[in-house]
Amino acid sequence: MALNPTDLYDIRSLLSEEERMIQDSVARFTDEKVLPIIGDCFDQGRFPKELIPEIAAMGLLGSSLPEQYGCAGLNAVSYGLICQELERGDSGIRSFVSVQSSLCMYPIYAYGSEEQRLRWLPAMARGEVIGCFGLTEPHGGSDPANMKTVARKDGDDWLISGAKMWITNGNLADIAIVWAQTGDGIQGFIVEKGMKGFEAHEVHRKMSLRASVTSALYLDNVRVPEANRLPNVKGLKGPLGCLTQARYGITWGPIGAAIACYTSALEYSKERVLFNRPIAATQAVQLKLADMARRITLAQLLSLQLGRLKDAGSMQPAQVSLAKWNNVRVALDIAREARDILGGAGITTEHPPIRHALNLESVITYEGTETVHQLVIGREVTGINAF
Ligand code: TGC
Ligand code: FAD
Repeated sequence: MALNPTDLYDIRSLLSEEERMIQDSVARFTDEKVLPIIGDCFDQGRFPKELIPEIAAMGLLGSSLPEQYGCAGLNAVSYGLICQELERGDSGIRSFVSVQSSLCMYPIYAYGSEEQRLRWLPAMARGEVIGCFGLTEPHGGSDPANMKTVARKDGDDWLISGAKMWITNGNLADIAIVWAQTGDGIQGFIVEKGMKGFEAHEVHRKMSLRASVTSALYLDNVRVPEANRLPNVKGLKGPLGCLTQARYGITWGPIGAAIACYTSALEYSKERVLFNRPIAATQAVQLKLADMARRITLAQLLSLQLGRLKDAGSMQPAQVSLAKWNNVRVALDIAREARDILGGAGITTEHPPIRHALNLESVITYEGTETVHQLVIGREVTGINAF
């Protein structure tokens, strides 16, 4: 029996029936709603906001959080499959869901008061309140411990000043989870759109993640009530704990981008006839396609095992770093090679590889650069901190 070229190890058979159903429904959404418009969105530098109500109605926002907050209560593997199928469409769509779910809803759930959870989570799950996450600052994102944004207590309120850079959803968001230095370590605050002194400025001229909103945030003595401080965490482990959630999803997402590029190259190579035979009949192209299939299979197994560890409650941040490093690198290399197989046709957004390759240049940088994740593994295996 012929094997499935995008699932050579029948990894799908390792999924539960519920996980397969979720994967299929998100795959249908990507095929029917994302793929027909995404090339134009990328060309126009436009995030397709019109998809938010359907993404929310499908339960994809905060999908792993409990049902009592209006969320779907799915397991980690299902969240991963959601990321994979969305990023098969575009990294920008997956980014939107990652930020809303793992970087905004998760900290409110994990570090917020019950009042904050009830106020924000159901509306965020419905897509009525959109969030962004402000950790990175202009002077250097890899070292968030060197944070310059400060929050000072003023009576019952806090006054927050500083700047955040490269913030996904920034201009789209109704609230921002802003991390700031206080006299008592780094703390997280829910800063609301419209608070005096708070501004978001969109980043233009991007050549990557063009179908996603990226912004700079400016905070000039923004008065934030104590009720908006996340009370249950202090220190860098707060934001880093959110990153572990988001990075986990990002190990899965680029597998979708890689599958889109590999499939595009596979189909094209069977039809493109040069020197009297399809280029798929040449050894050089078959080697490339076989190597793409090998790397996709390994990435799928890595993320699935990571998801099973997460569901069992034993996933470690260093394991996430290894999978984020491997799977994004695999996807970026596959996207570039698929672009090459398409020849000149590969340079336009009529075909997905160049769009994915450009997007993945951001994905390999955000949520910890490739180097940061390599150094996390280096630290884990040597016991020596090289940062
Ligand atoms: P370090 O001393 O290692 O740790 C400080 C405290 O944090 C704990 N910790 C973690 N906790 C949870 N998850 C993790 N991944 C954690 N890593 C560390 C650690 O145990 C410690 O806790 P405690 O209780 O002892 O205080 O901190 P360090 O300053 O040496 O930094 C280490 C380093 C370089 C790995 C870290 O700073 C880092 O990861 N830098 C990269 C920053 C980054 O990834 N930024 C991403 C911004 S958000 C984003 O990009 C969103 S894009 C979203 C999209 O559009 O999809
Ligand atoms: P730097 O930290 O200045 O790194 C520059 C170079 O130095 C990199 O190659 C890096 O690997 C290397 N380097 C760093 N440390 C070392 C070392 N010890 N040894 C050797 N080399 C090293 N941030 C948010 O907070 N929220 C968001 O929503 C968000 N969304 C983003 C969306 C996009 C499209 C992009 C591009 C970024 C986003 N980011 C976001 C920011 C992202 O997390 C940072 O860009 C990333 O952490 C790297 O920080 P930096 O850009 O300041 O690069």
